[in-house]
Amino acid sequence: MEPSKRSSDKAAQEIISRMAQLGQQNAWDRLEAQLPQCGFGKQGVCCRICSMGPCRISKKAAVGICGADADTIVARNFLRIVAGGVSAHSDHGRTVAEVFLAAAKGEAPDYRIKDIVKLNKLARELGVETAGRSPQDIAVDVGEIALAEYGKPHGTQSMARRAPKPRQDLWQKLGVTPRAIDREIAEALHRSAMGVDQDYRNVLRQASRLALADGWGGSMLATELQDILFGTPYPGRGEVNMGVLKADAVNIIVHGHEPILSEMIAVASQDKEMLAEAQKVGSNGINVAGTCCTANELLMRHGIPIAGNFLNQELVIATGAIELMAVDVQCVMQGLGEIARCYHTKLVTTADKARIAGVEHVSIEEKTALKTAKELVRMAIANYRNRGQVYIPAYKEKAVGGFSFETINYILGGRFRASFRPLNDNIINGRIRGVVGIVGCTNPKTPQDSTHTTLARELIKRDILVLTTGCATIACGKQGLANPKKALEWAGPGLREVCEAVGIAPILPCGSCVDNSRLLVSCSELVREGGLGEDLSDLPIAGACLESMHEKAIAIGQYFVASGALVVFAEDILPIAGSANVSEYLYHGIEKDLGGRWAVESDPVKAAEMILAHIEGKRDALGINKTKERKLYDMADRRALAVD
Ligand code: SF4
Ligand code: MSK
Repeated sequence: MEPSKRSSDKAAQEIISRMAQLGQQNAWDRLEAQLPQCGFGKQGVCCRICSMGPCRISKKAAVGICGADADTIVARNFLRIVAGGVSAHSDHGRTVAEVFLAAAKGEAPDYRIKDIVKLNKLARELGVETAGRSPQDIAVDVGEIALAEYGKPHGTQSMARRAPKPRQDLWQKLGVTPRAIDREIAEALHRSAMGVDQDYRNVLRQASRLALADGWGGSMLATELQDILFGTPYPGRGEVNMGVLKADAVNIIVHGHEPILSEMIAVASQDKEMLAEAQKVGSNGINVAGTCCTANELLMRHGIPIAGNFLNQELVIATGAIELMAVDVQCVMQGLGEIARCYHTKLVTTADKARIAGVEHVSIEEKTALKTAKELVRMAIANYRNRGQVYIPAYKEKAVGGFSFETINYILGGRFRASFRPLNDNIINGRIRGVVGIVGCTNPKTPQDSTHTTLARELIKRDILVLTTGCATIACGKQGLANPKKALEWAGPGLREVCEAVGIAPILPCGSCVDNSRLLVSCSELVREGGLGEDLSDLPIAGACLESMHEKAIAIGQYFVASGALVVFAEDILPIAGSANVSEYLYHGIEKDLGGRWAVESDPVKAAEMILAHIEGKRDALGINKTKERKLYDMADRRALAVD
């Protein structure tokens, strides 16, 4: 297949061609080898949860050996996908909570609490006494409470109280308020085991409660604690795409998700001793760059460049310029081992729960994190001399990342009157029609980055403010859409006017996959600020991911739906087509229960139209689409203004 059909990223196209010439394989080649993919799997009608099976639903066999029908099998599979996604985000959150607590107790000397203001705010929210106490003492209590959220025997997720009250009441009424995160995951696996929950609507109800335990639980805790520990992101400049690699420097790629590792590598790479060692081997410094969500974490906190997103991970190694790639958890392809063996690149796994057979493992532990990070940097420096031929595509774009909730609040309102009011006002007056989150991955089934970037352009053209996370952020960054100046060229007149007036970009990079929780917090603030309804489902908002690949993306989609939003994915990605009832419920029926729903559309222009129609429908319902007649003040107005 032509490189341009595989990726819309010019740098990726060059490396894909080079790999083809060298006879090296990547994810697109492996996809071709897998075709045609299993139709039963795609439709969600393959069940292998007990050893009477596997069973496949077809015209010939309408039920499995136990009698389970397509509705049950599709719903159970969907629930298990959500469980996979929730477990990934939430385990990430738990690791952060453990390091946070160790740092607070002084047991992780290389980490320290950076954002005291946010710590105090979160502490008050969680009912922790702050008056007259040291940040460390407060942090210990916050860390203990955060850790307990994963396994507490009683009660529901504390962070779910951030949702507007009517939403909390609705969750309560429907019995989907999330309890302990681990409990929701365990119950999902139990309910979807052979012979347990066999009513598809009941199974899908658990999918909502489970997903909410992620969005308003595990992921939200991960974001909050990371901000306090590593610093709340504020807008900073950076660069995106493979052109950030340096031909004359030691290049280190950090890849994965948890900033526990990457933060330390960032520090170690600036160490004078390390820089001197790098000079000794004839290099011009140490260049750290990120891929996938780790890259987002590093860009938004340190301005460290991004080399690419999910589908770039193998390609960056094929530049021949990478001395070391350190990976931790999630979205790390096993294929990296193979491509690293074709070059001098040292691939190192660092999380004990995520090793790759045949790949060197260096365990990162909180007590000795910086020492281990330095070891990794030394390995990279020593490997510089082993470099062969290097080919770095000359593409890179400027980007501004780091739009946390706090930043957006600050930019809109200023330090002393931080507020979403200007955003609400401009949505109400129609200059901005609504807000959409474009999230998630890249998938070799779609030309890399193409739908994220087209959708982003099409939405801002229609005066819709776009927030991005995960690999969608990087896709936009590679095409200059995270550069406020360039993005403004695409923005519609209303959005552009507002962006220029308040100094905000039309496409706001908000962070990594766990940071989708920032979007939930921002949407709750839109409600709290007033004038846009009482609940999240009243808002003119939506979420989209047309290139999703991970279970996490479906978990994110489900928590947005259960929070009241429309969520648009590409066709073929949601494996539910095998059950008309499950499809009908997730695409329509669930809206009556929870106010949100799923939709599928693979064409980004049509998806933009679909989203706009949804947003306009919400605006109509809010009554903010009515053009108000201009009139001069009359006596009634004057009397209303009179002050005693
Ligand atoms: Fe087949 Fe039922 Fe076992 Fe699934 S649970 S594999 S449908 S027998
Ligand atoms: S890394 S989950 S490919 S966004 Fe978070 Fe990217 Fe999707 Fe992984």
